Amino acid sequence: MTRPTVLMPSRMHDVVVEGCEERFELIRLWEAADPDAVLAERGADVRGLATGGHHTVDAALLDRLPNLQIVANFGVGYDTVDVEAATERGVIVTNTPGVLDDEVADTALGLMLMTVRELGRAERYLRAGRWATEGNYPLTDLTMTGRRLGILGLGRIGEAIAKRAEAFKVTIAGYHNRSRKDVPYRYYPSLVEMARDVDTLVVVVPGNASTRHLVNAEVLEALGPDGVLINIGRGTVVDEAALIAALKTRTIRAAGLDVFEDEPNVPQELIDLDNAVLLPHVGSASKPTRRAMGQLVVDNLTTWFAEGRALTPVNG
Ligand code: NAP
Ligand code: 8YV
Repeated sequence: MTRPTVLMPSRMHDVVVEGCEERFELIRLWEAADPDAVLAERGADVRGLATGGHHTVDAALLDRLPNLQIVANFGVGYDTVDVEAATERGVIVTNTPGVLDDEVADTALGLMLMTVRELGRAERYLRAGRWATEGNYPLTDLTMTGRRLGILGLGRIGEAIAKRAEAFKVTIAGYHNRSRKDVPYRYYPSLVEMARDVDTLVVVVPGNASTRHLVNAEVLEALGPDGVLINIGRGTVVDEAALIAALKTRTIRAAGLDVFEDEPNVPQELIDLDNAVLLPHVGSASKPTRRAMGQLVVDNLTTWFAEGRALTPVNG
C-alpha cells in the first residue's frame, strides 16, 4: 500500500520528523531550493500537513493542497492555522492539548514569582558584582502570600495554574471565561469587574479574534497600582502599547510576559522597563514536554490515516 504523503513546511521537533519519516512519505519543504515549485508539482499528492511555531496555514496554502485531509498542529494554541478555511475545505485540524498543562502552569508560577519577587533582577544584581560593592538587594515591594488572583481563561492550563497558586497561599478570587464552569471559584462575566477585584491577573486564553486586546487600557487601569499582569496565553490578547504605557506610568506595578504580539520581536520599550519580566515563549519548552507534544502530532496523523479519526481535533 502507498504511504500517505505528509507535507512539513518548516522543520519540526525530531519526534515529528522521525515519526513521519517512519510512517508516511514526508515532503521536507524547508530543505527545498524552490518550495513553490515543490508545492506546484506535489501539492495534489499531499494528504497531511504537519505544522507548528510561527508558520501560518492560510487559505492560500490550503488551496495549493486540494486533497489535504488533516492539519496536525504542534501546540495547543492553533492561532497560526485558519481553522475556518480548513473546515470549509473539509480538512480536520488537530492540536496538542493536555500533555503540556503542568509544564506551562509551572512556567506561569515561575514567571509570577520572578515578577513579584524580582528574582531575575536580583540575580543580575549579584552577577554584576553589586552585592559585594553595594550591599543587599533592596527588599521587594510585593510578596506572593495573600495575593488575589484572577484568571482570564480557566481552561486546562488555567486550572493547573490555580491549583499551584493555592499552594503559594494565593487567593483565587475568580476567573473570566465566556461561560461559567463547575469549579469552586467565582465566575466573573465581566473582565473589568474581575480586574478591579484582584491584584494579579493571569492571561491564559487562546489567541484569536474573540480575545484580541481583551486586556486593554481600561482593564489595566482597573487592575491598579499594585497590579501584576502575567501573560502566558498569547501576545495578541494584551494591547501591548497600552501595557507599555501602564508600566511606564505605574498604572500597574509590574508584568511578567512569556508571549508577545509580534514574536520573536519584542519592543525595545518593553525591554528597557525595569518592571517587566520577559521570557522568550518558553511555557512548554522542556525536552520531555516537547517530545510528548511531538508524539501527539504523530499519533493524530497516524490514527487519522489508519482509522479515519483524529485524537484531538479542534474542528469536526
Ligand atoms: P483551554 O483548555 O481551551 O482553555 C481556554 C480557556 O479560555 C477556556 O476556559 C475558555 O472558556 C477561555 N476562553 C476562550 N475564549 C475566550 C474569550 N473570548 N473570552 C474569555 N475566555 C475565553 O486551553 P488550554 O489548553 O488551557 O490553553 C490555553 C492557551 O494557552 C492556548 O490556546 C495557548 O494560546 C496558550 N498556551 C501558551 C503556551 C506558552 O508556551 N506560553 C503553552 C501552551 C498554551 P470559554 O470557552 O468558556 O470562553
Ligand atoms: C509552543 C504553545 O511553544 O502549545 C502552545 O500553544 O504556545 C507552546 O506550547 C508552541 O506552540 C510551539 O510552537
